[in-house]
Amino acid sequence: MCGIVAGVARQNIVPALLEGLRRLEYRGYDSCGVAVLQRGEARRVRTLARVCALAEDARAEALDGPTGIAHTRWATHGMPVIDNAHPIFSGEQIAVVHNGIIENHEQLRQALRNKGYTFSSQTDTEVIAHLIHEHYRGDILAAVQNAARLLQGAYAIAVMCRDEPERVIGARQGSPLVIGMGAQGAFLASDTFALSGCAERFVYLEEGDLVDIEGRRVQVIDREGQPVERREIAMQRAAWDAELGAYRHFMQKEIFEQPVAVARTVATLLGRGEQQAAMPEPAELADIEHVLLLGCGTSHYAALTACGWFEHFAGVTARAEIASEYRYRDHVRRGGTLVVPVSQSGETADTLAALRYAQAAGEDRTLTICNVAGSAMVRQSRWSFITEAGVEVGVASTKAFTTQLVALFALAIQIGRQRGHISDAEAATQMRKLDALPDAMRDVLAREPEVMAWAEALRKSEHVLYLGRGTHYPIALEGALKLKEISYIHAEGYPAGELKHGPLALVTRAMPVIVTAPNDALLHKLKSNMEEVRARGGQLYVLADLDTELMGAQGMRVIHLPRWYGVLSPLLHVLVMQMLAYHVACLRGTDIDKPRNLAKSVTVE
Ligand code: HGA
Repeated sequence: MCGIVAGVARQNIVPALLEGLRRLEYRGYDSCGVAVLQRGEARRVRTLARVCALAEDARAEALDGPTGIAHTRWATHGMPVIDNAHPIFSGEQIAVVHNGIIENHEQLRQALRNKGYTFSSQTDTEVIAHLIHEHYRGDILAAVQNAARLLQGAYAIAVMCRDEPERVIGARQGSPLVIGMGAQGAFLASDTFALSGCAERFVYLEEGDLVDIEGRRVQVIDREGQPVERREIAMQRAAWDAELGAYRHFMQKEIFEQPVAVARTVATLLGRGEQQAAMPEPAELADIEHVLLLGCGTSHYAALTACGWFEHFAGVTARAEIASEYRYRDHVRRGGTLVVPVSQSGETADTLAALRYAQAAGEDRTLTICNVAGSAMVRQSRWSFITEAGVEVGVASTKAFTTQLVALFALAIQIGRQRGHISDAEAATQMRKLDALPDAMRDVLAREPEVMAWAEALRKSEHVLYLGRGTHYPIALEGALKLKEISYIHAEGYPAGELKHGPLALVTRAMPVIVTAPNDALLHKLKSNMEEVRARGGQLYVLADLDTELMGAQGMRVIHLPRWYGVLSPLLHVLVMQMLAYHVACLRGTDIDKPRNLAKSVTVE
């Protein structure tokens, strides 16, 4: 999604802006641009190419000035063409970068046209620039405040004005914006990671906040127009930096980081980590009867996997809702509900809105599971647990998924224990399984060469079917999603028992069928489902635990994983799914870390 970097630096801000954009590249974008105030002029360069090309252009144009704004755009309104790339100008005076969607842009555009404004882009953002221009009377803060009152929808913006050379205004409503301060100056960005090269202290803006950066002065103003102090936080651990090291892609690096990411998350859950888990007090969990999990994409599949754990270990009903659907349905209240939003970034627009919707319906027990401390969902929830995945750069989520699963598993055990559904001893036994998980994951990751052989066989496929049952059904869904996202092969995940109710019609020799086959109680049922495929000439690719006694045969290839890992087995099987998607995509030559049309931190609806 769009990324913003802006600020007022002690010296030329262009290198800091470009470095910030480079750090935001992981979010996905189709164009980018940068503008600075230079000798009484607002000067900009924009490109449909990558940030490194923008840096070349900025050098060629000798862009140089202490005040600037920059942007990576993921188009929502208007094609990815230069005219639509941000920064968007109003005349030569006002420059704006924007993340979000202005929902009343058509009415505003018409009203501005009637007043003589002309539009040079198709973006909704241009109405913001012209509105600020219209309200400008020598004070850019006042102009932004007045213009913002007319905007409906979601936005984070950074604005500068040619006539106020050391000033940048930021505003946030529904999209993330953080202030970063350090020896080099004061900055704004979509996330802290963008500023990790130039700031040490951070302040997240609240909904409706504005910030006025003028020279070295930074003032936050709330939605009532009052100056306000917001809590300052120190830099998040930046050790897991965006350096590739020996890996070809961030996705590959992040797949292989999972044993460490899981170990860190487990350590935090067990109170042995660097930070303490902010889980609810035990008494708060004792009367939970129902868990409502909210998420999108891969986070939704983590939630779906965990439903079985909540039912089994906690004896509560659990429902995983797709956030963008749930937020527009009727919420039927029932007592004893715990609402659990799940998100990598903690800023996913639909999940955040779904959380607020649940709260508005009276749900006050909310616990966010996400990977970014201080994010919007963390601030919005009563409790939170921050997974220790570290910065995830690849658009296709991997280590965020497995660490979310760890957190959800621990939560299910906690609730089960507090409700008396399982004994303390049983809870301790289950939690101990988490300790050995990183080693078991390493064992599975060592199967990479076998996975590469499968990838070779699958690279030319046009469609792939993924099957699983029980807690492995969401793993089939996640496997299919990973393949779609990065290799662009059409893939679908199905509960294996559903095969004969429709998808079996698709099975031919040209339809590879990938099966996640743990040695659990459903194995025999699954074996029958596999026979249904083989009988129709379908090609089976089976992930089987060592103790399943499944062997390769005509029409059936098998990768043997270690012995069945019990209820946590989804965390092992998914690793093969991730590696498989990754290697198929490598062979097809796609842009793995920035797949077409997709973005990370989906901060628009
Ligand atoms: N609506 C603006 C910004 C899009 C955005 O925030 N994407 O993440 C545009 O289309 O330019």
